[in-house]
Amino acid sequence: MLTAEWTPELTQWLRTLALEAGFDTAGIAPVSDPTSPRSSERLTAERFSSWIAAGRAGEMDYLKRRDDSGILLRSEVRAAIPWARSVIVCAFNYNTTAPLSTDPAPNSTGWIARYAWSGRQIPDINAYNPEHPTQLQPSDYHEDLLHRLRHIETALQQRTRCETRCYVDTGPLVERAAAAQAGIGWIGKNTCVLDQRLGSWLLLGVIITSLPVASDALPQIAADRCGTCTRCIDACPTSALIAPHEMDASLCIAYLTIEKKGTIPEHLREPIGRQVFGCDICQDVCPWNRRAPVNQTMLARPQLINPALDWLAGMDAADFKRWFKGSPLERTRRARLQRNVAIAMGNSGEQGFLPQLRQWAASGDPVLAEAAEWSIHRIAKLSAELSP
Ligand code: B12
Ligand code: SF4
Ligand code: SF4
Repeated sequence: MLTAEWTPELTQWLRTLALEAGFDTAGIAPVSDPTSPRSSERLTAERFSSWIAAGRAGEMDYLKRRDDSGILLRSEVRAAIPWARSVIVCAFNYNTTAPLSTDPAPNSTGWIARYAWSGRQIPDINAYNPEHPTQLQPSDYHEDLLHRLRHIETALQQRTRCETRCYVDTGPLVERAAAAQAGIGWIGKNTCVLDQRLGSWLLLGVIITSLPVASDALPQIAADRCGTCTRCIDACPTSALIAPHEMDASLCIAYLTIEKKGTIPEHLREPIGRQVFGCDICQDVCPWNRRAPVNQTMLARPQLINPALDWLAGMDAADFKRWFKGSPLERTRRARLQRNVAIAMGNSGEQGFLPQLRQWAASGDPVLAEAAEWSIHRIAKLSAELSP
């Protein structure tokens, strides 16, 4: 029988399907008319618009795209997809047993964000490349989650014949606001979606559908359990969390190391510390992540956990491709990773990195050379501070 709306039974069926597809939790957010003044869509659109207007998005122009009538495309689902009546939000736990970025680690190592560690078993042993030091090949959560979402989408279309569209990151919506509205969790002061049981190591995938939510199937909104805690705000090295639940992304290390092209503003290089791709600090310090369950199916590539900076620095184009093609690091490309590694080397204070930095300073790549020069001075400054 075809169903025209999300009933409690259909919602339960969807949740079971999402768990079968490997997600850890799922919920459905209603999409109301954004012109009604007190709708959650209106509030999200207003928050998003003022965030963009305040310049918080830095150079992430894809967040600033507008339709012909001037509406920010990511601020209102129905501006881009008029038939949208609900958003299925699925969350995937990517926690592993590996250490935290805030745990002690050798000075000569950097940090790659946890979500980018993943690898998958090579399905055909004959495809194994003996030059590759691990049996795991790079994988990317965007592709992995989309595959899982398509499984759900197919079953839903067969059952309801509704309109659907799947997205991971790229859709015309603020996924975290949709997750909060779907009852997945609350938005922490670090702006991440947090679940009381699962913590915040959650990646989100969404399916926009044309099915409205029946009044007796509305999700239960999770209570905000941050309380008086401010650990994430206090721990953020660049003070990017400018207020509870509000980030200036142009200051966030994830933005600076992944998204920012060209040079990184000088006053932010020291606080970047050893992060070479993304940043996990405001989640590593969160008490709700202490007992977060570990995803046993999540295969982390061991070499990417506390990676040796000289190993990353020594990668040529072929090494970079072998290690990172098909992983989130592909987006940053080798040149930007080298720029980040140069800064992390400077912050390490290790004299042993000077030959590599001098080589980069003479490389002819203006961004890399400038970062390397800065790091050479930083090592000299740190050594001077240490000498009696
Ligand atoms: C651009 C982007 C970034 C930027 C900007 C981050 C930011 N805070 O906006 C940068 C590069 C810095 C970044 C960093 C990271 N990101 Co990111 N990022 C995105 C992306 C593509 C868009 C986010 C966006 O629209 N930002 C605009 C701002 C205004 O939106 P927002 O902060 O989400 O805030 C809205 C809501 O919080 C809401 N809101 C605020 N308070 C309240 C209160 C209530 C009650 C309600 C209902 C709503 C609400 O209003 C705000 C505006 O609408 C999303 C995917 C997507 N399409 O949504 C992933 C996403 C947010 N990122 C994700 C991840 C994993 C990360 C990193 C952990 C990666 C890393 N380790 O380096 C860090 C986390 C940093 C942090 N503390 O947030 C996940 C977050 C999952 C989660 N559990 O929350 C997402 C959802 C991707 C995914 N598909 O899983 N990211
Ligand atoms: S990800 Fe890092 S830089 Fe960004 S807000 Fe969190 S602690 Fe600050
Ligand atoms: S560290 Fe504290 S304030 Fe920040 S998200 Fe976690 S519980 Fe909330």
